[in-house]
Amino acid sequence: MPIARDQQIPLVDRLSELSGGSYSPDVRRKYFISGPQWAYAYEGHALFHAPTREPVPFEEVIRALGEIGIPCWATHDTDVIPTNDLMTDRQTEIVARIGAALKSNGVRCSMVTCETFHHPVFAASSAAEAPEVREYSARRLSNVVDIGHELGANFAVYWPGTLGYMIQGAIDETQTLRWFADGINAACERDIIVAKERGRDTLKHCLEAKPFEPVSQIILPTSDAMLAFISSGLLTHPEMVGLNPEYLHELMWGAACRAALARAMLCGKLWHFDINDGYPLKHDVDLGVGLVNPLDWLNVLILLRSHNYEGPFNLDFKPPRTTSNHGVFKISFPTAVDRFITLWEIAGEAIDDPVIKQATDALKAGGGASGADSADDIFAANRELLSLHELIAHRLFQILIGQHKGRIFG
Ligand code: GLO
Ligand code: MG
Ligand code: MG
Repeated sequence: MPIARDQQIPLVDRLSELSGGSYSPDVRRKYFISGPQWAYAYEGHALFHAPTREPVPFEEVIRALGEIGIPCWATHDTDVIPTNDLMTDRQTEIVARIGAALKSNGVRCSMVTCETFHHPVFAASSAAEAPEVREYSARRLSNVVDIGHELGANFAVYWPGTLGYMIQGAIDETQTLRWFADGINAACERDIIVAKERGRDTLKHCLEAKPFEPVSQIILPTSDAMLAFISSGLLTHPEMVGLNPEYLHELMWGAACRAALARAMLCGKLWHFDINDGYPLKHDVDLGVGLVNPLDWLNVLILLRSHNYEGPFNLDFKPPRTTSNHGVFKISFPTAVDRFITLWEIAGEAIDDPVIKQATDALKAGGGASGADSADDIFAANRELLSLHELIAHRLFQILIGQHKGRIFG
């Protein structure tokens, strides 16, 4: 029996209800989660894809976030201000309208980001050879700092996009990195001035790496490359610059995201985190958090919770093209938030789990071999304890699926 058009939304809504309900907006608001303008308003377009959804203006996105209970909003400059209106009176008007929309919906702007990859002016990157391109990039980055302070944001994120090339040979990578640093330095210097004028803290400037796309070779392809860049001596204010890793971007180069986050935390640079999901060594499909790798996600959140990272968590995913505008509002965003909260809570249970606790304590206590010089003796003293590694992994699976709460084999 075909489902008539006017029956489809009621069916989708009824099945959403049947799939177990959801957290209330008040519960969701307790987490430091942001909904990006570009994710909510993504129309489903790509190189081989025509859009499948209608455009969504920022008023509508902010209203929806308020209703769902996503406490924060994030945006690129050009998501909301046409390129040629940037740095004009038109920008001032639009930013004022954004401020009003945020206020009336109880949503806060947590992060602003500069689009330096889509407009053709950035074809050779924001750190291109032509000095006027680089001057323009510096102005754009500084302007984003102004917008951020005006909207009350605390974070600025920079995904450098086209910082790389399709074919090598034409540019000197060391020079490009120096020029790229000039742009970040301009943003930090502008920030110091504006923060002082406004009596606010300076923003946290976070670099985001992606190993490939949109050009074939990326000069700073990983979070680790960016950590090296931050401490290279090229930045005038390295203390103002940290990282915004993205879960899927780490998987794209085959890394364990959890290990990448651990390295960033050890450097004191894990400041912001883009959360989504996808497949290792593949494209940046930006699926909703937890839909592909829930066990890996649980492990990521155990690490973050046990080191007191509490956010921001930025929902940088793209609702699939098969989801309608109604679906983005009713399914995509609320379920992404709810899966995140569920995984966060499960991570807390795993941290407190007595089996895992005893097992890890025992592993750390070791077998107590005497005679530290004999490899064979040391191994023999620990051999039976080492089986606990696999038991811990099994226990994590049980906790993920709720087996520790009574589901039994049988
Ligand atoms: C693209 C990036 C992009 C950034 C955004 C913020 O792959 O994930 O969405 O997160 O531009 O700078
Ligand atoms: Mg991202
Ligand atoms: Mg991505």
